[in-house]
Amino acid sequence: MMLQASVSVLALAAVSLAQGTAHIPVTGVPVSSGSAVPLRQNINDLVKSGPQWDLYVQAMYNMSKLDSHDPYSFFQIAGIHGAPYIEYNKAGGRSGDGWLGYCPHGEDIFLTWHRPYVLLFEQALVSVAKNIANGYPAQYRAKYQAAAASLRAPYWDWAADSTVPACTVPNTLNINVPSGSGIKTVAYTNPLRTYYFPHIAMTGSYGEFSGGGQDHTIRCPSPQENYPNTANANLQARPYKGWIYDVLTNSQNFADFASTSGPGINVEQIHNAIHWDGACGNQFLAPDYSGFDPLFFMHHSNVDRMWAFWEAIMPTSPVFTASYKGQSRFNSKTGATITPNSPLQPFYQANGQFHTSNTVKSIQGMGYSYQGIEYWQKTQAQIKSSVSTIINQLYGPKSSSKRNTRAADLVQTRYFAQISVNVTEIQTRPAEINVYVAGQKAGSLIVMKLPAEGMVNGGFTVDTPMRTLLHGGNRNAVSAFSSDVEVEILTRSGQTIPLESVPSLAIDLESANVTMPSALDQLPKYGARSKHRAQAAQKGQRVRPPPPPPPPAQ
Ligand SMILES: *[C@@H]1O[C@H](CO)[C@@H](O)[C@H](O)[C@H]1NC(C)=O
Ligand SMILES: *[C@@H]1O[C@H](CO)[C@@H](O)[C@H](O)[C@H]1NC(C)=O
Ligand SMILES: *[C@@H]1O[C@H](CO)[C@@H](O)[C@H](O)[C@H]1NC(C)=O
Ligand SMILES: [Cu+2]
Repeated sequence: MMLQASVSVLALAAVSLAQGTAHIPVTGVPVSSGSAVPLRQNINDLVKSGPQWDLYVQAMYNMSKLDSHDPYSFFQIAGIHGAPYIEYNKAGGRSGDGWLGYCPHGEDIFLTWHRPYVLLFEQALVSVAKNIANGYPAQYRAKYQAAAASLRAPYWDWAADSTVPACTVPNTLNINVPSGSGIKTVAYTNPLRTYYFPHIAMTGSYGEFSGGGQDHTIRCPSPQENYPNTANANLQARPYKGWIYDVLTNSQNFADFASTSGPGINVEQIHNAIHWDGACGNQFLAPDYSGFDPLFFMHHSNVDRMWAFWEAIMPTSPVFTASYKGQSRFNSKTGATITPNSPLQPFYQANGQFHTSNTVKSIQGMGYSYQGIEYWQKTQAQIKSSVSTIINQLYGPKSSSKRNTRAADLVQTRYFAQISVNVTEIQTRPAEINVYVAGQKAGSLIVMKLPAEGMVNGGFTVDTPMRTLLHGGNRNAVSAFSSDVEVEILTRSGQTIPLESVPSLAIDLESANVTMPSALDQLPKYGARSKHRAQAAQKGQRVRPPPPPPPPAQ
């Protein structure tokens, strides 16, 4: 009964929204200023939290069942990203002339737009969880209310542990729900496994909406694939841990760090690979429907955490500063000038203005934080030190915990392959650009459906194959790389797109001498970088020197 009542409170909020009396501001969960704010937790820790886990699971389920017009329903919030292509929160009519979802990709605002997006999800989640906590019987209520008040959107740390969260697998989860004057453990429908689209969406009430060809989200379907095993094999085939360490420590400014629009390795390309691997394609890989896979907000909470870590270690470059020409979105046209003060629709601040990249560049005041960033009790220098320690512990090379190395051993030459490509030339997207060095797969760049056009950049370390290539000889690294590197471009179904049909694809070898940290709260320091264009060849078509003659018989 009590739970039923809380549904209609939300329904009333939807009515007043529809009548235009108010925009829902994206503020996060209010926390009194100066006091400790709850930390977003690793989903694998939240599972063990007791009441908070019980509430998270029920709140996710309830959001998935709320009326599809309710602005706090999972349908409405997940639907902001791509389909359905409708206005949210009275944020203005459609003006896009290409992609008609709200989400930007391959642009400097990739991170800044997704921060208030996860925050909106989080405030809805906590508001529903608080209602559910109120429905627990008297002797448990205070405990559940406190658990709801400190619940935040959990993150999936795919770099520390490259497997999908185990809780996203089973059909049911055992949680404690109210039962009379007590609680009981029940096998509860797992809302983290799949999401069923509302019937009225599938039948066209919100305009074009295919569900990605299904009435619910799917991952690694059998018999060819299996969830979680195929997804975990995909994830473990990429060195996510090292990639994250490199992107956090090698990037020189926010624009390099944040998105595929800037040169070099970036967090967006790593995020793209997770979308490719995590559900073996399917809705999670399609920007129109990815928001509906329950993995999405766990993934993006972690992407947001990576930006927060970046801001902690690079406080001088929290956000981009230059303006650029943006891509089409629901209410922004192709070529519109985007600056750090451009509106991030459909997300309003409390003052009725839209959020901008500048208004979201700090998480302070948003009612959440991450371990290491306890800003209400630490100085900026202390935050930098704690976050650097966490980065070394979770993502650093094993040697970064050995502290007794001689100074001369601390300088390493590091090599990176840097790729850039005009995605307009790759007509079948998403696609995967695999780079081979010394016959080994050195890394991949995923090219998504979005951005719809223009240049996409990314890269990864090639230290291991370069060691093979340079082994024992006095070979010049640049010419050794250039005469060896091979490329293969594959669609999701494994078809080859010939390199010659993608003439814009360029690969550079970047090298730098890097001073490895001598303390756990220090990060690598990059010296001058040098960058040289290589001659990439289609995989398997390199004319190689004949193998050396066999040694004479003894
Ligand atoms: C949550 O879901 C349960 C089961 O469908 C329902 O009885 C209850 O009314 C819902 N509560 C809220 C707060 O949405
Ligand atoms: C990308 O390629 C398309 C098609 O060849 C071309 O029209 C466009 O100008 C190119 N864009 C850039 C940024 O080079
Ligand atoms: C790295 O150091 C080596 C040895 O001192 C030097 O030859 C090389 O040019 C340096 N590389 C870069 C990219 O500065
Ligand atoms: Cu994403």
